[in-house]
Amino acid sequence: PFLGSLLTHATFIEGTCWTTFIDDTPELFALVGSQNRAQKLLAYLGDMAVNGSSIKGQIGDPKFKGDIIMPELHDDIGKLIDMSEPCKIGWKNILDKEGPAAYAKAVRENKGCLIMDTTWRDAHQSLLATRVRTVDLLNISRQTSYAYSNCYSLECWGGATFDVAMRFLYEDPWDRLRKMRRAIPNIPFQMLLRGANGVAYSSLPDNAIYHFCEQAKRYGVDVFRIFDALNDIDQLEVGIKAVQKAGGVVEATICYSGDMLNPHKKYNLEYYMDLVDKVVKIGTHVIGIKDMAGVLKPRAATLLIGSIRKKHPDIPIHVHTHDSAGTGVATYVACAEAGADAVDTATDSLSGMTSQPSVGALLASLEGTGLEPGINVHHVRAIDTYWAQLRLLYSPFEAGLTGPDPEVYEHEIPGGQLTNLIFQASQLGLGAQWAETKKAYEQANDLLGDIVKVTPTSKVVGDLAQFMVSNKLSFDDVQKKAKELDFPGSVLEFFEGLMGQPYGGFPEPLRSDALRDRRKLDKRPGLTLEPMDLAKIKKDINSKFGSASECDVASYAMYPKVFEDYRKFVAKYGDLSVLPTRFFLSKPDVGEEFHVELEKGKVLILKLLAIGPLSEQTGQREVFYEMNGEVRQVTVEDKK
Ligand code: 3PY
Ligand code: ZN
Repeated sequence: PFLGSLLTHATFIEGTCWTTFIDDTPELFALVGSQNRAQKLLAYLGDMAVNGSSIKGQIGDPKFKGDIIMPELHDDIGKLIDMSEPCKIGWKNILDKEGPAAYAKAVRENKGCLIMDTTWRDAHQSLLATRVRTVDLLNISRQTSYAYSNCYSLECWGGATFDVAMRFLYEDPWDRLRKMRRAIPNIPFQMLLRGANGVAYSSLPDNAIYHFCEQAKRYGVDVFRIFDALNDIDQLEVGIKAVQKAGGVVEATICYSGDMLNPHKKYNLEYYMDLVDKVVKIGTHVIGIKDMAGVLKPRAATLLIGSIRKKHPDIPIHVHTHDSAGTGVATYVACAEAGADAVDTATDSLSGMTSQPSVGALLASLEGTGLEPGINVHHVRAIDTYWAQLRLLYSPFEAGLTGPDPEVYEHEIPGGQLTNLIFQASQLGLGAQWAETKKAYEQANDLLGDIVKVTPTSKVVGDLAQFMVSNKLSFDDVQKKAKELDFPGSVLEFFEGLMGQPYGGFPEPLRSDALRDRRKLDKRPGLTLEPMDLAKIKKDINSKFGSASECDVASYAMYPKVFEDYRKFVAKYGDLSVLPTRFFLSKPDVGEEFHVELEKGKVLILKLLAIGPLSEQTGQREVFYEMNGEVRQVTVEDKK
């Protein structure tokens, strides 16, 4: 069967060269030696039946248990749209035919304010701990290709999704990218790249960033939003150059912090304009403004976007915010009126609060202004019925947000981190301590020199804040006792300079007191880091796991341990990305039938029949499943 699939595969027929074939179509090679895929799947399902879910961060079972009702889309005269093929019309056509500069020019010349849909990346990163799985994205991909065909881009990769896919979902992020790309050919794909940190939490050697961007572009990313958590231009430049070399659309991005209109704050208009000029000089197709905490107020937006528009009339501006304070739509309207070309929204059911503003709310707010994004409101509402069901399916990862938090203007905690911290506080039953944590976050930020806070520097501030709360340390205590305190690792890494240089320098004497004998970098880390031996990494992965692609090398370069653990898990349980989410997260009811499509046309029909008694001698149980009409049995250790 392997040879059969291989010989009939389109890429093979087209005669694509063999060296890229293994990277491009790993699913075919995965068939070799996977005769027992069904048995491995049973091992996972058996373990789930006996021990429940072991997915980290999961609280309880999904609230949604039925079959998901799929939306249909109708045209203007009420006729059902034929979606037997994905939509072919979209901004990707210009990009593919004429390249990034032409795409940017066309975006700039477009009259309306376009949207980027963040549902597939930042929205679930900010609300559901980044846990949305590939299968649930693919299931709505056909409809998305139609409803969102006029999008500037679909943000669907990078940021935390890379790490979480392997670490918690046991999925290969590259496999996700390839599958999404095949399913949605018409909308440009966008990813979030943390400059010289790649998709990791501190700087990597430059060659690892270049290699990563090359693979990302090759397998489907079009637009790269590149930021640096300290707005350190040298760190940002590494990412910009890597994306330029890979041939992607460069969206060099400035992170917005504080309050530009408050004369007592550190970051003012001049600061931002200087950064914008610098990225334009390095070379960017699009200027990104990233308001990760949602603190860009409408009047500041008017001034900031208006000033950039005036100074750089030909470069598109793309704005990102979070709706933490509830002011996101007002900010976007101000941005659009001041000349922004694209803004970020999420499907209504995954929008608001720490996520992006709602697409429906933005469409309504821009109606009749001449700045309409060109998206059919009925179509996005139809798609949202799917996401409303999905939100319940992922209920075990809800943080229990109850409303907007305008206090964000003081603590400036980025959207995703705010959700995480609220979740942690509620899990620990520390309602009162939550207020204390927010205050400590503000103080920690001041101690560190009022830095720009976004991954990874937001984690530094968060770690210091939690350290202060748990050790009952005040602002003054930290300064006075710094020489003796055992600071969190991330704080020391920041002080060492491993995340770049903060604007205005490091706070002294705190930095020296905390670091003691540790090194102090005053230039970007990449200048001193040895290049990674990528060929050796490939050889090592191959000898450990029996196969290695360039994508595996890129995953390993970002997260060596996470990658290895992921591969060990797959060796034991197989590729679980095909398992419907409800059964990935919880056991079926006894007698309930469900289907798993292992590969196209190969469907397993499964039914949990019984869970046997505990054997006192072995501590194990027998679990009985019916699989395609036959009874199958697995022996499972009862961990309880
Ligand atoms: C990330 O780096 O993952 C972010 O979403 C930052 O906002
Ligand atoms: Zn964001």
